[in-house]
Amino acid sequence: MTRKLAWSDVTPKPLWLNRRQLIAGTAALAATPALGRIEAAASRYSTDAAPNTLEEITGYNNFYEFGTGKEDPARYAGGLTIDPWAVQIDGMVERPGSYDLADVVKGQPLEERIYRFRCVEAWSMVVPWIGFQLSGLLERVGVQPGAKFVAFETLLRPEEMPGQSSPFIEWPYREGLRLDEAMHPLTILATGLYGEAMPRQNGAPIRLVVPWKYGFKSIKSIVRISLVDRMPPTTWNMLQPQEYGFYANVNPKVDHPRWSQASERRVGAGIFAGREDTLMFNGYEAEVASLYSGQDLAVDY
Ligand SMILES: Nc1nc2c(c(=O)[nH]1)N[C@H]1C(S)=C(S)[C@@H](COP(=O)(O)O)O[C@H]1N2
Ligand SMILES: [Mo]
Repeated sequence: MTRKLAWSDVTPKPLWLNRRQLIAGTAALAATPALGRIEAAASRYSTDAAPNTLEEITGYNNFYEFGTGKEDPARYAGGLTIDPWAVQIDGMVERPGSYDLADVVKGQPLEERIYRFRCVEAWSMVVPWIGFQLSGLLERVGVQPGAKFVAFETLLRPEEMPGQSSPFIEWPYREGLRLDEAMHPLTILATGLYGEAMPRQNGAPIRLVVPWKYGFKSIKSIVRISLVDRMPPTTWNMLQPQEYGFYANVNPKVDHPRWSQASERRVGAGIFAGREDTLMFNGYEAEVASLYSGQDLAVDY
């Protein structure tokens, strides 16, 4: 909690996150050069809830590649090499290939999205991400008609990711979305937060953010995106299918077998603050409920 993040800990802001590109991405963004910060007017998709502090967002993490403790990622992720970085895009796509990170981001409008973030462990935060819609990238690489799901993989590099020596998880970390979920405008690939390049403990250099789903769906440090026709295997579902479903939509009415999902603890709220009610689809019900019409969310959890 008290760890102060020195921006020198973080890779110098790379080419793909330059101010010009950010400003070009959103007319509402205005640079304040003195602070070296990007300030953005609220995106129509942003919550007006107050964001957590940078210290909270970068000091309390789940990133099992660096250990299972909440402070392990901040402590151990500093040695992760994030440049060069390539993302393999394959499967049912028109233009498969190994894309350099700069090429993945090229032409995609970066914007600030202030999202609510709800972990399946019943803590939550509000995070000002910088990113772009996954739909933009998928449109660019060309999704073939038979594709129904998108599968994602995190980097496998045990030399730099000490947690990968644990046999508890079958590495690499994997996640997946149905194609309509992946194409939803709320689904972003994030390359930064608080107007700066993504800190390593938060999934540098590029990670998924799906704000209406439990946090484990938002896979970090992505090296592979595959378009497939079957529901792909996903890490937490492989480990404990009774506890973690593929859909993992935030749902206060469907409890985890070992704890209630009806309420949550906002990280940093202080010991006297009460728990908050958890909202259906984490507060994004109006935007995403139609994706699941006709689906029994207690069965398809
Ligand atoms: N590769 C990878 N991605 C991951 C995880 C992980 O352990 N490894 N943890 C997930 C979980 S459980 C959560 S709650 C979020 C945490 O994101 P944050 O640390 O940026 O808050 O990352 C998700 N993405
Ligand atoms: Mo989580």
